[in-house]
Amino acid sequence: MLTIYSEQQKLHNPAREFLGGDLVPYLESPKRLDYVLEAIQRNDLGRIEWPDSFSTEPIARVHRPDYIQFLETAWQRWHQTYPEATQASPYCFPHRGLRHVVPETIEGALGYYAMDLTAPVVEGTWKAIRASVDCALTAQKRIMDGEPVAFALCRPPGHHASKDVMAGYCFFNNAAIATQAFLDQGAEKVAILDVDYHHGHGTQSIFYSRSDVLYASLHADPRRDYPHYLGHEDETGEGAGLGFNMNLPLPLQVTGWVEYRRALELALGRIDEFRPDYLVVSLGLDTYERDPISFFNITTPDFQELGRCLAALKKPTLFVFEGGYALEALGHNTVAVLEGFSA
Ligand code: Q9C
Ligand code: ZN
Repeated sequence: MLTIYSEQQKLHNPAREFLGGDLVPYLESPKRLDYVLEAIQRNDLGRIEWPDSFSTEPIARVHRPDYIQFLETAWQRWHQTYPEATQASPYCFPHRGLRHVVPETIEGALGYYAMDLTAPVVEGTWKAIRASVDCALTAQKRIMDGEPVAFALCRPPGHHASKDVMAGYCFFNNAAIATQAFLDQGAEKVAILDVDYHHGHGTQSIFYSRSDVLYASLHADPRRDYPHYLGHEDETGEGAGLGFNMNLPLPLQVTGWVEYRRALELALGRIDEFRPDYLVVSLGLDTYERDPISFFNITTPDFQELGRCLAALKKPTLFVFEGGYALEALGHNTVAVLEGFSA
């Protein structure tokens, strides 16, 4: 299988994040890429290529221009205000009853454009998020040119980013940008299957009122885990998009492969019925039994089975890397899905 990867993605390297009320080492670390790359090479999964460089035009098909501009200049603005700081995070948000007007200061703007404290901006963030999008768009282009399947080894991840909000380690929504590129290049319908442990609320919100994109997600019940405020079963789309959003929230602790597979069959059945031209898989590996922030019980052999199930759809398939934080197993688990798909 073809993998697209860029070293530039490591430039996003925040030292810490808030977890449990304290600052802890940043879980979505550049090391994640090394573990996955190493496993791909060790298992001879196929060639690894660098991405082409794309302009912001395909990004602007999904994200608002003011948000793109904000991300490009956020670090520099923060650095002017706090010359000693190593990362920029908001501390204040336009909650219920407040005005949604972009403030002039970087502190105010950060709160306006962020849902939470888990997506800090650092000096290298802009270059890394552009490179991450480049990986997704290059893999998308290869598939458009006839490659049956490709893996975009993207980082930072994307599925929590909506059109103008960063969240959950995500800035640009790589999977959504690639999906829109398929459509802009002539596809009529694209299905997104999100198997990350967390609900991809950014992706859902981007396509919520559209019938040319089916979004289906298996994830931790938002009543019990991040992103907390979206991802319930009764969110089925709106307007023209009604019936084109499928959420399958699953309970924490008791979800193993048997339960997961049952929900997966429902999602795959819906995707099959939708008859997409392309399948985009938001590939999070944080459903793994030993993931440090997650509570499903998926094993490495289960990931291989997951890959086999996805291949049964027989669609040109773009895998876009999302979450997964059990470093020592992340490579094996990623390769297990991709090998299962190719088997
Ligand atoms: N106690 C992705 O997997 N922290 N993002 C949750 C819960 C944020 C995950 C802490 C998790 C974001 C791409
Ligand atoms: Zn996740």
